[in-house]
Amino acid sequence: MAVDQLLRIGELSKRSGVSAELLRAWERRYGLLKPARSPGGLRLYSPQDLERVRVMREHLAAGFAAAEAAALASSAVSEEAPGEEILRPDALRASLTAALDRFDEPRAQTVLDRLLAVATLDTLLGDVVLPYLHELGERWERGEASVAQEHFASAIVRGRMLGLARDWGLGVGPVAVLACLPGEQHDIGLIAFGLALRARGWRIVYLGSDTPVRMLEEVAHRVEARVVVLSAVHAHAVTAVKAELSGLARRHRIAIGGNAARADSLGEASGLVLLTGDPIGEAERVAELSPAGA
Ligand code: B12
Repeated sequence: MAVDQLLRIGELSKRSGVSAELLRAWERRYGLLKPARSPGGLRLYSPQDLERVRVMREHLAAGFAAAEAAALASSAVSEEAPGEEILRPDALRASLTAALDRFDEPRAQTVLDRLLAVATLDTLLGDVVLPYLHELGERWERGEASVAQEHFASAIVRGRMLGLARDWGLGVGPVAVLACLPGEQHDIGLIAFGLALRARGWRIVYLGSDTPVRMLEEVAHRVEARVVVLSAVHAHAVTAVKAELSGLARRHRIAIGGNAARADSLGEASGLVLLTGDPIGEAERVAELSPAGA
């Protein structure tokens, strides 16, 4: 560790916004800080110490008890690789939750930046972002997260995912057309699916929410789609247009994802491929059904 990166307690306090007394208490009680010693015996703190204090504050703000918050912060930021934190998906998910819950957009973006730096896309989506959204929905149902928190969080996560989607239409791989069925606004799962399919060499043509079925035929034909993947939460969004979809399925491969795909009322008999699993696993399945080189 370069000496010029080390901080005295006063500087650590200033940068972290935690008093020197409290920092010493956290060091003593929970071993949160691991200072080096100067030749004169002064305690010198590393950037990892500062990061652990930040993470500890986030967990405290999220309602964890101090000992628990310290344990999470210690496991999230280790000393194993100096200057580079070892980041664990569960700890980062807790940090993301804490930042989004208190409407802290810059901090949430920082956590997402770290994730992008250390994790594969499948891990980012499958182990952090999608479980986070699922959990957010459950907290919302139980009245533990407000509508404002849910809107704020889903807008940030969705925006970030669309940022990753830039240029997902480029290349020479097979084309998938993605759209939400009429009336459907929930498109985050579909975007995740598109990103995962892109990572497997496909090109994506994304039509977004609330797409009229009659447009699909034209687009699928124009871009020579290998598959059209539609998404909906409610099964009735599919049944309402089932006849049109069956017609379309005679000319193109049509798949349905999202919660609606699990409904008993939909059968494979309609000619639709039902993607009943999560977006990453189903992207893998679609890629295998129709390999990029084929
Ligand atoms: C974010 C969100 C919104 C956002 C959507 C933003 C956006 N652009 O997507 C907004 C605020 C717009 C919204 C609106 C509404 N929402 Co909403 N929303 C959610 C929330 C919190 C998260 C949804 C999400 O993206 N999850 C991430 C996905 C990936 O996870 P998932 O939904 O569990 O999906 C699983 C599978 O189905 C699959 N999957 C999902 N999509 C896809 C796509 C493909 C291709 C594949 C292969 C797989 C797949 O992956 C997941 C498993 O890993 C959920 C809560 C929840 N429990 O899910 C409610 C939820 C889906 N919403 C709900 C409701 C009721 C609504 C509204 C009617 C609320 C209202 N009164 O206005 C409106 C409807 C708008 C409309 N016409 O579609 C209900 C649906 C209940 C139901 N089954 O009938 C839920 C479940 C909340 C609840 N418990 O009440 N919502």
